[in-house]
Amino acid sequence: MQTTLKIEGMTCQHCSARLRQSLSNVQGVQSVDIDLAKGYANVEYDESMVNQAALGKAVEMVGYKVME
Ligand SMILES: [Cu+2]
Repeated sequence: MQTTLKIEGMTCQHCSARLRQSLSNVQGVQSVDIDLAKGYANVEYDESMVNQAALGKAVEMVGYKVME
């Protein structure tokens, strides 16, 4: 399963690195690709282990937000 999250609050390489780390730490996430310039996070995950809400939580844990 693949999803693209629009992220609010990323401003620099540190932001994208922190976000990538946090999302990668979620069990069931297979790959994370961050587009800092556009503010997107592309996440590939196993939907039997993770859902969008868990991904949103991982984003919020490091201080950013998912925009709907
Ligand atoms: Cu930053």
